[in-house]
Amino acid sequence: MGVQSILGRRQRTIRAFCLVLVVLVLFYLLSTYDKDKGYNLNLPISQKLHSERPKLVKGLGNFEPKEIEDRDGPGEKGLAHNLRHDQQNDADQSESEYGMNVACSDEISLDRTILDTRLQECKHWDYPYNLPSTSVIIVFHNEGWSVLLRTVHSVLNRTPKHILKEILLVDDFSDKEKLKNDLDDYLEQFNGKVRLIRNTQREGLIRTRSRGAQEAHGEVIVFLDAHCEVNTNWLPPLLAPIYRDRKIMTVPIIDGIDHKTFQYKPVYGQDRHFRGIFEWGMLYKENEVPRRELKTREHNSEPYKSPTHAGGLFAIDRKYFLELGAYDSGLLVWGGENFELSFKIWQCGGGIEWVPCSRVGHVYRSFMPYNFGKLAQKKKGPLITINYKRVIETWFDEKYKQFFYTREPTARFLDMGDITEQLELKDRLKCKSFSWYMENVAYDVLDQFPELPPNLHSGEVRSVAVGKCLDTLGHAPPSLMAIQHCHGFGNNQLMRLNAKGQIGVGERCVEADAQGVKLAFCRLGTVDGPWSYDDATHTLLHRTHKKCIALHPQTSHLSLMPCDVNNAYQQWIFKEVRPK
Ligand code: LR7
Ligand code: MN
Repeated sequence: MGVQSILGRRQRTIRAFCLVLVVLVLFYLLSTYDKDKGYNLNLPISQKLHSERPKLVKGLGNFEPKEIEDRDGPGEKGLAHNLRHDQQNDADQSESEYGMNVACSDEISLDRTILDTRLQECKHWDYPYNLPSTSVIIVFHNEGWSVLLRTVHSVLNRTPKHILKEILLVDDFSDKEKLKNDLDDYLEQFNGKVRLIRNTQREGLIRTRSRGAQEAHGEVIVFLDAHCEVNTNWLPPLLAPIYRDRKIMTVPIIDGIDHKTFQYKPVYGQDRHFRGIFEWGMLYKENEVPRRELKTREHNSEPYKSPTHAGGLFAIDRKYFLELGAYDSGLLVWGGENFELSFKIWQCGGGIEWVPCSRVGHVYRSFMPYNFGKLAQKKKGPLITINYKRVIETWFDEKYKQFFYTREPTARFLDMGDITEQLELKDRLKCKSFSWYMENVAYDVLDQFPELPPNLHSGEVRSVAVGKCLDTLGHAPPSLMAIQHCHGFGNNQLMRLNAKGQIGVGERCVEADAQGVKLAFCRLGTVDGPWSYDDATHTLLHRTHKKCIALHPQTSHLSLMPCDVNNAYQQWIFKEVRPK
């Protein structure tokens, strides 16, 4: 073979290589082309931090306020506002009406300043100037006037005007006179920037939000509860990830607003990051972000991926939300919609990011001040569990469904309605399996809440001696268990003994020590326990103490006693509970 032909071959190889390269680059560019926004990859969204501010790079903006907000007065700087003693009646009255001290809120300026709870770093990010136009959607049902309007004012005060298309208020059929009569007039001062629409019947927050999404005019929609205060420069960092990838939903970090004093204070410190997960009864939980995820970022203030979110506060591309079918319209009033949307997004090719530089305060109420109205009465059984059942039947694989039914045994008997449409959507969008989600996204869930062994027994636990049932009395752990009239509703009387010896009640566990039989926190990451039940003698044995649960005939105190299989006060019968 001559030198010539070797060179020729090398040239050909190089040429072929270049061709492949060109094709690959073209393919890459085409695949990242976004019809709405042009070539948007590598736009300097994740700009390096810069030291002086505000420096305006072409096409980029640092949206930090030019002046520090500074005011004095009740509740200013996010400080607690305490009412005088003679106002205690008003305070109590509004607490019971709204689940929060609206009398206190009424004395605080609608434009009050709050504490900037962000990491220092956050002040130094630049974001694209032409971020998508945004509708902030606030749904409400019988909220306190000043609390609702402070939410509105805070958005108007702390959002760049050119990206705020509108604030859309959706009234879910409130019956408070002031909300019915005065709100339209009040909003006139905002010249159309704040729009109000009303439901003609109670729909619940889930359907009301879907309606808000339908009617919004912005490219991106942001949902807020009606008792929030947004923090400094909250919106641009939520929009930037969506600008880059329209299938990303973003979530601000939620600070607390005290329901008694309206003090604004972070729930978590700045340096530790948390993300949303769940346990197998579908209670929402938060977990410190695993290192594996934190490591993917360069700066501590950058967004990170999260399996789910609390539900209330998030931003999403409007069309994308509607392409996903908005919320499952079969979900009623309250609960589970946060999981539905999260599973749908992740399994069907999108993602959820929590954004440390975006912080929003939320009033955690002392109790839920509204009932579920006619919507709930139509349904048999607890409505929230029905919602969960719809969600897990749509999105979970067989294996994981079992964990839900183990943790929530009465759910098997609940009527969840028709989910054909949801399953069709899942098919049409070629969504991935729940196992994929568990392995790739929610990989920290099983560390906290391991696979559940099946229940050997579950139901109310009735004393043979007195015919009453074990009951937590609704107390928080650690607390003594008691016996009560068996009511057949389950709830605080629904005990589950699993194959590994753990007795669970809801998300809690039953344990025992020298003081007696107790409701306790289950140890995170474990599903085993000390208990065994003898079907023949009906005794409940604590294997490490080698004693049995006994009821004191006079005091009704529950404690561990040396086992006596013939003693009716140590005999217990599990009876299955069905939803009523
Ligand atoms: O029937 C209703 N119609 C409504 O319009 C009931 C409520 N609402 C409104 C209500 O006025 C409020 O503005 O809907 C909004 C949310 O209701 P909340 O504030 O009573 O809910 P929450 O804060 O107790 O509960 C959390 O979980 C809900 C589950 O469906 C929703 O997703 C809430 O948005 C969510 N709140 C948050 O995520 C805030 C922060 C963390 C918490 C808790
Ligand atoms: Mn809320």
